[in-house]
Amino acid sequence: MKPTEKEFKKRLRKLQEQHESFLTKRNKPVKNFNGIYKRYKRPIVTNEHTPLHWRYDLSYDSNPYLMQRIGINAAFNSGAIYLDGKYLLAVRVEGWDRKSFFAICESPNGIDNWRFWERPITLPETEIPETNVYDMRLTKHEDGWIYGVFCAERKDPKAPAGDTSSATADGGIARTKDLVNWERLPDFISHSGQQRNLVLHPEFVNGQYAFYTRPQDGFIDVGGGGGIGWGLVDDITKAEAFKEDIIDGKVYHTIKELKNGQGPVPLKTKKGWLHLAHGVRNCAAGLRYVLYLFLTDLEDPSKIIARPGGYFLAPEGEERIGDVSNVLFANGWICNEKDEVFIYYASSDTRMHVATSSIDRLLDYVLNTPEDKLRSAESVNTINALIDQNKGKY
Ligand code: M1P
Repeated sequence: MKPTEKEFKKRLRKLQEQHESFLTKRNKPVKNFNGIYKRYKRPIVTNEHTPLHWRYDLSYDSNPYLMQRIGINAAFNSGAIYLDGKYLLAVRVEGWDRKSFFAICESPNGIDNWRFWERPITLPETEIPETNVYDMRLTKHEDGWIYGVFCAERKDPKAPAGDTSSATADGGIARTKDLVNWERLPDFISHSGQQRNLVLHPEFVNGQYAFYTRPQDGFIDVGGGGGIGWGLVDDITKAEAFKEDIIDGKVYHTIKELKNGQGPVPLKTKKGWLHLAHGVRNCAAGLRYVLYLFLTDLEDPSKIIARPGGYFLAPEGEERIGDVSNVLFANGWICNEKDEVFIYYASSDTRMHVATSSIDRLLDYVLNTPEDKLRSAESVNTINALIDQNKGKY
């Protein structure tokens, strides 16, 4: 039987109260702390955080059963920016229809009480509209603009008839001053194949715009590509990199054996540019994505000066499960005025989490964690050296 208007209103009130109490729940760090970063008990942003007015028709006349009309499947891979004391994420929101779009979500403390702005971002399209957009990196550039650089995916025009999967990935570029009104620029032109994980460096390098790239031969398989590249561009309004040098390649039997990609925009510190990236390896259970750190030279951000071995963050507990399981991915982090660092990472292409640390701790980590020496025997030697150093202390 059709609900009465009174019943409709009662259910709507309950839905709103439940949503409000969900949004305002506090988050706390987990107890065990590795000295490097603190993880938190609960995810910070999920599909359930999206506003009710995006999902429900709130009118009794057109929706007496108060049904969800539009479904949101996931909220993950978010760019991040710290503006006027506010912690902001450009979240990749994915609908039940599999399309991703971007939406700004704000928190007063970077950890909890995340709320989406009233509407998702309306991103202007290019002449050849993309089918899907995802994984925006937000760069506050010294030219005065905030850039959103993301993956623009289109059906491969060269796909043979009947092939409904082949796609192309390009670097999409848009810019804004307020995160509401966006100007779309032409896609990044690469001469090294397709592009995903494109990131704009925040400063000019020799008067040019500098990009971290990820050349790949195909949409999924990187083929001969797959490392983190570096390309310089004269004019951001028609960005074209004539040359891309691999600065951090994939390496056999490491966490980045299959491919890797720059994560968020690097953080400037007194000892160098701090980078967060993802590394991927294959196994019988499928691809495993983990996060790692490295440091590059202040004068030459394309030159790696510290390379801690192994992963920095890997999926744990419920993080291991989701739409694409066994994946951690990060394209946003924030350093506030107290040099506290908020690492925003997504688990299994499903939800967002935060881990907190500080610039001092992360520099200590990158400068003092042993490198991967690429052989089991060398790993044992490294452990033995620490045991020797610890003699008399345990
Ligand atoms: O599904 C895991 C990730 O796969 C891609 O990343 P990469 O290009 O490095 O393989 C992206 O689609 C990313 O969004 C996704 O999280």
